Amino acid sequence: MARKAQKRYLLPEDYMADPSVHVFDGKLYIYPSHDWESAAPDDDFGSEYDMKDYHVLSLEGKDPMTSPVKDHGVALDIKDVPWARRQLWDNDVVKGRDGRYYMYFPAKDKTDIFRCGVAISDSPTGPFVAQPDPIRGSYSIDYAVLHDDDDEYYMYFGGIWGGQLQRYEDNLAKDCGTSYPADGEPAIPARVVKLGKDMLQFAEEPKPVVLLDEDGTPIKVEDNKRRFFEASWMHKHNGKYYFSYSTGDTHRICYAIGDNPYGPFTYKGVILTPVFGWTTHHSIVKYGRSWYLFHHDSVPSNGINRLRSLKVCKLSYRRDGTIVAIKGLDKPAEPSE
Ligand code: FUB
Repeated sequence: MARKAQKRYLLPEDYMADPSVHVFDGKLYIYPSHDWESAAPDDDFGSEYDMKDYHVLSLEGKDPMTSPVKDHGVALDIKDVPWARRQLWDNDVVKGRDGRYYMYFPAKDKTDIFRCGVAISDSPTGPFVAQPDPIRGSYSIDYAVLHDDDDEYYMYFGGIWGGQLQRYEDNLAKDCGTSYPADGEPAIPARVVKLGKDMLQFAEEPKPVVLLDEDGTPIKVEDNKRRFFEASWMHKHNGKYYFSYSTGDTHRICYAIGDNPYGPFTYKGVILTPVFGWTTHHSIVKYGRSWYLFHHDSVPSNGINRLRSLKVCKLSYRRDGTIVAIKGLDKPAEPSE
């Protein structure tokens, strides 16, 4: 059963979502999307999520539940990304081997296809300078990067529906455009790819992130309470690889565990039950001696999906390495007569 957790809104003065959180040189940084009151239509392509810049936040202290959060202002603006037309969605940032910071971000290009851009900064708070072109062969959304103990960087990505992942097979756009597998077939997988030494291109062809049931069967397309939708995140705990993700239309954050960065990963359960608002998106990080779940919901905007707010709560593991699920539904009570 999911437990209630004490939660904190991190930046009540602005709408942000999709927090990617990392600790660089002992300090905690948050890399969110930046929501705003855009008038873009609410359609099947996710057009309402019409973000046009990124801010970086840092925690000014050691306790994510209480320490002040600093907004460092605009770190990247879409007008400074030569190839991008619209929709700066969930980004992630890693510290490269050269000591610089690499931001990986999705945006739709001039033909309205999502690609992965790279932007570089000497500082974890930016400003970030975008490369003139997206990564060759990149597609879909929600790029999350693991810097593994072998000093390699593995990127996890993808999102179905508005995230366009259903348009690709074997890393190529399908001739027929959009199509989904039939019921009974394995669900569309997220992808994993090792980054090249220069951090600017893929080192290999992206591979499927295979999610297995406890009995070793791939999770099926119709199993929408467990199948991958978007919001990949990878963290390690006691040497195991924890791949977590959103189930989209069933609004859960779930996870699966594997023995290496490529998987396969065995489904283990729910981390966060549905929150108020359509999307749910998270990251998991250890800071000091504690583990934290960062995520968003639409409580402060009264349920407006495109206006989300950042939250944090503590996360705990059982002795067997499974995660104790957190209750997400925070819908405000109806006003009394
Ligand atoms: O913020 C835009 C999109 O909404 C993200 O890329 C998805 O993961 C969902 O949170």
